[in-house]
Amino acid sequence: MAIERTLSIVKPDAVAKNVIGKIYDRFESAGLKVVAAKMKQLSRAEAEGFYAVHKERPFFKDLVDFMVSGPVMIQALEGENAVLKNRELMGATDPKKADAGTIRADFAESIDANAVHGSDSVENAAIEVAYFFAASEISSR
Ligand code: RTP
Ligand code: MG
Repeated sequence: MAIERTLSIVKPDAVAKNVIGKIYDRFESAGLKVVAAKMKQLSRAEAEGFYAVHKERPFFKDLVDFMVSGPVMIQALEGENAVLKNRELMGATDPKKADAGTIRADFAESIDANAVHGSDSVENAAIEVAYFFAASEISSR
């Protein structure tokens, strides 16, 4: 299996709930390594740029409002099959539909405040990691 990198964000709701460490434990217990990390208050422009693929969707303004509502914790995760593995750890977008034991089932409140972001493909992961991290900020290990 390929060693991949993926971009993960602990969203403002989960940062506010003080569960960054509990979420990091899910990554590490599954064999994903944190190879870059930063806490950040996103600007509107940064959030809009990050989710630009959704800009025509009806939920776009709510999504951007939410992503700038407080600081986020942004990390690059590395490991075997990291993109899919992280999506499996996250669970479905709507926490009501997320499998038991997933991050969203355990820590998310709603489809809007859903605790985490994860890249949805290897291609998007490369774009998203580069959106937030310079190569010099990533410590592959
Ligand atoms: P994310 O990008 O944040 O990891 O979430 P995702 O892949 O599971 O879902 P995506 O389709 O990419 O949607 C991005 C975020 O927009 C909000 N959303 N709301 N009301 C709705 O129907 C709806 N659909 C999506 C969610 O907060 C989702 O995480
Ligand atoms: Mg997505």
